[in-house]
Formats: sequence, C-alpha cells, structure tokens
Amino acid sequence: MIHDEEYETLPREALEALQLKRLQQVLRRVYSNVGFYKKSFDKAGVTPDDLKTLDDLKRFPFTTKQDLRDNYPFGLFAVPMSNIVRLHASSGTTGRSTVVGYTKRDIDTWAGLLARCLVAADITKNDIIHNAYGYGLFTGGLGLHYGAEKLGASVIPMSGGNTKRQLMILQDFGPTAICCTPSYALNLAEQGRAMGIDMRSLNLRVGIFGAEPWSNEMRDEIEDALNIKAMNIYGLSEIMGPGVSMECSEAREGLHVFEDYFLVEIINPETGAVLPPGERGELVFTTLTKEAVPLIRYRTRDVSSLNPAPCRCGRTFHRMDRVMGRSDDMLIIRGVNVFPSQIEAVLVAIEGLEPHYQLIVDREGTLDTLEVQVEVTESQFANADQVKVLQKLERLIVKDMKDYLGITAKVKLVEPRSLGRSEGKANRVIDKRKI
Ligand code: DLL
Repeated sequence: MIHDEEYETLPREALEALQLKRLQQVLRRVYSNVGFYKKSFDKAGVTPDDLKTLDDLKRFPFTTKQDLRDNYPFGLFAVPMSNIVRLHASSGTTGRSTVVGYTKRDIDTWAGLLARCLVAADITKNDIIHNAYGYGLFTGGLGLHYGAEKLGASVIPMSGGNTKRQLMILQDFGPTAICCTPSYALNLAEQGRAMGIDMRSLNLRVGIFGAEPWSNEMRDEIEDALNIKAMNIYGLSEIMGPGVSMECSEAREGLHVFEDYFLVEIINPETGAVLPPGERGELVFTTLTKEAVPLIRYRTRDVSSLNPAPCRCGRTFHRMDRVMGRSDDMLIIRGVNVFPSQIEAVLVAIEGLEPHYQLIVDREGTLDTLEVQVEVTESQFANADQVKVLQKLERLIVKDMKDYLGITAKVKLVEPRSLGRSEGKANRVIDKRKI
C-alpha cells in the first residue's frame, strides 16, 4: 500500500524538478544561516548560485561526522533555539555524541515519513503497534511513535528492555505489529520460548526492523520464530532518524529512499567520486527540507548501492540495497574485506547453530585474526555424541567461511544462551586491536 500516492509515485521528471527547487533553497539557507557552511563553501570556491542542475551538487563539499563533533552541540543549527521543539543525540561508540534538533515542521515531516514507512509495510490505523525501540535521546522510539500516531494506529510505547514485561504485553494486548532492532526481536522470541510462550501464535503479523545491519538469512530466522513478515527500515539521526528509506511489502528488494525529502548519492569512499547506479559505495545524503539542522552531502559511512529500476509497487523512488555495514566496521582479515553481516549470513544458514554470535578481532604481528564464537542449539549440545557432533559443526563453519567469504577464521562453539543479548543495537564485534 502507498500512503502518499501523489509524491511517492511522482514521475521522475517532476520529482527531479522538485528536488532541484528544494536543493537550491536549502543551499541558500545554510550559506546564509550556518557559519560552518559559509566557510566550507567559500573554501571550496562555490556559492549556492553555482547549482543550476542536480548534477552540480558534486561540486559542493561533504559534511562529516567530525564536522558535527567539531561544532558540538548546536553549531550546525540553522534556526534559533526558540524554534527548536525537540533534541535527539546519537550515542556513538567513540568521542562525543552528535546532537540534532527539530523544528515543529521537521517533527511533522518526520511523522509523515514514518507513516509512509508503516503503510509500506501494510500497516493501517486498525493495527496495534508494539514499539520496542528505545525512547529517549535515540531517535527510534519517538520516531516510530509519532509516525504510528499520525497514521492513527494504536501505539504501545514500550521502549527497550524489561523483556518479561514486553512478553506479557505481547500476549495480553495482542499487538499486530512490532518495531525493534532485529537482534532484539530474536532475543524476545528466545526468552518467550524459554518461558513456554508459543511465540508463533501471538497476534503479531508484521515487524519493522532496523537501526543495525542484518542479513536476509536473519530475516528468515525472525520470520520463522515469530511467524510474521519482517520489513527493513533505515535511517540515521543526523539526517532525521528512522524513515530515510523503507522496503515495500510488494517487492522487499531494496529500500525506497524518500527522495522528495532526501537527495541520495553513492560515492567512492576513497576518492569521493560519485558512482553510477548499481555500484557499491558509501551513502551520502542531503536533506532537502529540514529546517533545524540541514545537512549537505552528509557522509554516512554506510555501504550500499542504488537501484534506479522501476519497482512493482509503483513508487518512483530509487531503492538502496540493504546496508551491509559501515565502512568503519568492515573487517579486513588477511587482506579480505568482510562485513559482520556477511559472516552472519553464513552462520545463520548452518543447521545446528543459534543466530547468536560474536566476532573477536585481534592482531598477531601485522595480521588481523578473527575468532567466531557462535552458540549451538540445545539439541546439538545435548547430543550423546557431543564431541564428534561439535567437531563436525566446527569444520563445516570453517569450510563455509572459506568457501563463501574467502576468510580463515578460528571457530569457537559455545553453549546455548551463553553470549550476551542485546536490548537495542547488538554489539557483535569485539575489537581487541583497539584495546
Ligand atoms: O539507528 C535510526 C533508526 C532507528 C533506524 C530505528 C531504523 C530504526 P542512529 O542511532 O543514528 O539512528 O544510527 C544510524 O544505524 O548509519 C546505520 O549504520 C545503522 N542502521 C540504521 N538502520 C539500518 C538498517 C538509527 N536498516 C546507523 N540496516 C546508520 C543496517 C542500519 N544498518
């Protein structure tokens, strides 16, 4: 289903005309209202008047996370604080968090985009939505919440954590949709089963999962555990929060970028050159309407590619491929580049393993090493022939990692439920090189 028929199916020519108009406006706004952009455009020798076509955007400089940090907390705001009605911040693993603000209109736009996302997942006002994204500085909870209300659905503001209580609400209130990170969905399913709850026969029929990378294999696992349709939602605080792009239930092949609000590019992360459709690189977004903190050519570090092919759902927005990971999370194991989500895909496809794993990266001399710790299922673990069975599994994992990814890893099988579980974003990689 399509929420905003007029805009979501706009012919490309009209869409691009709208983008150009909005882009020219936002460039003028940041140039006159944000000291940082005045300086950075001047340094690059461009002014807003230099943008005559969408293609001219490539002459403008990028904005990076470091720029946000350097201007912490409010240095990139384009409106006075009296016009800001909400602040969010992303925690970030290193350094200062990045702070973002919203005007009343920004919040309204965001809610509208989330309503689009929910409708793309076939959610209507008749649904009850269990929202287990964290409420607070994280954008997930409130972002989804406002979208659900805008649509007129009934939203349960669960937030993250307190899993037993979540399971009680899931049984008692009978929500039809759930929103959380994919790793938390699996955690809920597992704890529910352990408590004797038949997690497949709850009232749930659809899940909106994002905020961390996940593989298609993980999708199958979640759909099976909860007997639902699992949909992928993408976003980042700097650009808005969840709802920058979303899969459609008709195709589920890539996430439609809401291009009337965000201009998307894929660049070569080394050279900064814009890449043609289909090529893999780093996602770069420019906000087209944001009032509080407009960002020009923001480098996400997220790795994806763009697909301009028409989609059977009727939306004209281009699709981005599911994000495999961030360029800074990419592991280089003896020269082979690999994302944790690719390792996940290999592990989840092997019978006898739980979808719970951890990757330990270390360095011996100048070489990176990888240890994969993964839980085995209860039945494998309890097998009378335990040692033989586990050795065989271990060999199979080593072989599949080599065959599919070309990497050599040490494998350590661990007991069921022995690895930590997440209540929000999972932390799958322990990088001992940084310690
Ligand atoms: O995670 C916003 C969000 C909330 C998205 C709820 C979806 C659902 P941040 O905390 O700023 O914002 O983290 C943004 O998370 O740059 C990606 O690296 C990653 N990410 C978000 N969605 C996906 C996804 C929220 N569907 C960072 N697949 C982004 C892969 C994702 N990675």
